[in-house]
Amino acid sequence: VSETVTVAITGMTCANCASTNETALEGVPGVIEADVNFATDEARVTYNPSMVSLDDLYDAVEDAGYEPVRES
Ligand code: 9UX
Repeated sequence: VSETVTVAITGMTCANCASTNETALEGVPGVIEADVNFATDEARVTYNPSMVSLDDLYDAVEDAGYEPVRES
């Protein structure tokens, strides 16, 4: 089972920031794939919802030094 969400991320000022966020998100156990688009400020994340919550994704982005737009 997997779910895919789009998370808006603010604070990315160069394309390497997107790579940093991809690595951070893919480091969360249960995340299957993360693609971060610098041009649109959006992360598209596919994950196993039994292992990962939206908050876990937000926390990973924050720990990497960026600001997720939390929706709840
Ligand atoms: Mo580019 Mo992003 O040098 O934090 S990686 S600004």
